[in-house]
Amino acid sequence: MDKDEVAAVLSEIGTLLELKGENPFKTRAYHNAARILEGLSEPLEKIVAENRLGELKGFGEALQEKVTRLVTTGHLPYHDELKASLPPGLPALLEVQGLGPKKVKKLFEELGVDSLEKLEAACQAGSIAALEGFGEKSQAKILEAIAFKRQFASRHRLIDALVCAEPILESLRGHPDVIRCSTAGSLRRWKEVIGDIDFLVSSRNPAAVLGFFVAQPGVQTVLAHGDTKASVIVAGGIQADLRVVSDAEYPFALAYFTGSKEHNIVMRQRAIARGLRLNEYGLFRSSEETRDPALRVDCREERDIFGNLGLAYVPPELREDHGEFAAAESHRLPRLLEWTDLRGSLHNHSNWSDGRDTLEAIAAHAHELGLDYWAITDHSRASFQANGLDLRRLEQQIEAVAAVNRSYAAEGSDFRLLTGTEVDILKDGLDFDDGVLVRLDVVVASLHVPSSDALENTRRLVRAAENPQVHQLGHLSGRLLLEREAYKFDLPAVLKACADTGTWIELNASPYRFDLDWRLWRQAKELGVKCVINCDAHRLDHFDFLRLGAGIARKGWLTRDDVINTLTLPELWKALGRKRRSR
Ligand code: DGT
Ligand code: CA
Ligand code: CA
Ligand code: ZN
Repeated sequence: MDKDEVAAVLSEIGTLLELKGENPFKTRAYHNAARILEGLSEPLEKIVAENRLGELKGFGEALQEKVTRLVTTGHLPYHDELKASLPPGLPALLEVQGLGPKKVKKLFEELGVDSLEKLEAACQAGSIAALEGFGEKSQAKILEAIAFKRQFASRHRLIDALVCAEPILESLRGHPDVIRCSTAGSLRRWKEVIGDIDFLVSSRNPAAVLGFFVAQPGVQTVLAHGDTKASVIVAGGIQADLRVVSDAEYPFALAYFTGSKEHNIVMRQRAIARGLRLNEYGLFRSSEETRDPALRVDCREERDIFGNLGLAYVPPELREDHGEFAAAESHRLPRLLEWTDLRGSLHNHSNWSDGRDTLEAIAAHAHELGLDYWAITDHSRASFQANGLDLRRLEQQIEAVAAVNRSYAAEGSDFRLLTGTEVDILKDGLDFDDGVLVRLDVVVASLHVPSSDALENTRRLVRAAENPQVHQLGHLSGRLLLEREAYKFDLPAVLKACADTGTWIELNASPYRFDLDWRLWRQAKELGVKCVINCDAHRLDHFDFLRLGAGIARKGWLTRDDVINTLTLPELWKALGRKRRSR
């Protein structure tokens, strides 16, 4: 690690210690040390090699040891442990104006607030005003600060955009002047993070539709309100644009405003190569730019535009110029997974660890949704901050799951909970022995406390994949969208280990993760690695993540055959036994 990387770690340690309520002298020492390192004029490596760290102001023995370790190994267990001991969303709360470490700590300890969303909910519920040292006034200030922060955040998670967009789309669909309507842009392409929401409507009465749109209940601010277009701000500070076109123009406008830009460019080139012109108003028999309806090629649907350009219909998720043209030309586009193909989820939590709901409530909900199975994979003991289960509690849970299953069997239902664990991948192996894992139906192994050393992470992940008791690797890259980068590891090496051992890789369907990234699934698939789309549910409304995850899998070109949890329960039992038997 160089001096800037080491300084970043030290200052993060300072912040984390502040959040833990450590004494201010200690926390300040880390921030000061970080600043001193940043200002160094000679290489830190040299200072370490010559054993001269002690000459720097405020660098006592403990600090020297930590810096030396970071410089020589790129890694500091103390830092990793500290990070793991606090919820990952806590540092982000410090960015809310007026919230210092003391207040953040209090909010977390007294109200369980560990994210911006929870902070906002607590304000709205009035529970912050009731807290000692806060009051009505500071609650209002916090709400304002959150709104301010959001207003200027230009990137939003898919789920936050969907939550705003879907009710508005429903509402537009019901308006008598709306002929056809859809979302467009990155939202329709199911990007994991989006800039703004785009809507498209066809109508003979644009004024009525636009007036209706800007008056929607979710609209906070109207930015622009013209004859064919309006822009507004909806909840969370997200911008939403609506364009209204004639019904004849609709398919062309929909294709254009769905994008991506890169995809559109190739479409335009294909049109030109055929002596045509393509733009948002139509596909024209013309060798120059035009919007003359007399020259327009008749297309009722988007499908017809693709057809006229010698292409099979390309689903919106694939419109990224990532190979869809070659495939659509030769009619080799995959038949993409549908979210209704999914029959359960193989990585989920209950109130036995850090989930909210009981086994009974979880089973009832899964059963009611028509799912066939649902695995309970609570955290293992190393994840103590998530109330991980030790062996004794795991054994009790196996019994409790069996009891729930007996009640379904007694009613003649085939629905089953599966026993399992999300076992931590530790430095020297897994958090449970193979003798314990073998007693569980499903094992997902996750690296929750990665090293800063890529080789070390790779080694741990490959070893987990090689364990015959591990069915799947969870949230492989560890990223949190808009919050935390993926840790460093050698993806091809891990994919190969999974392919060689028949280990599945999770597509974590939590909208905070969507991990593995959609761009990487074709590589995994080519190696023969299977995908499991898991909710990583911590509460009942997280069951909806199945639909989100399936969209990301579609974006990764995956079909039903690529995804393990499309299997029926009897097929799944066989698949779960395969790796264990092969050893
Ligand atoms: P975002 O909002 O940043 O997440 O991404 P998009 O893809 O939704 O982009 P946006 O909202 O700026 O525009 C919607 C679509 O309109 C975009 O995907 C493609 C099309 N579009 C916009 N500007 C251009 C352009 O200058 N050239 C081309 N070919 N297409 C454009
Ligand atoms: Ca957009
Ligand atoms: Ca837009
Ligand atoms: Zn996890």
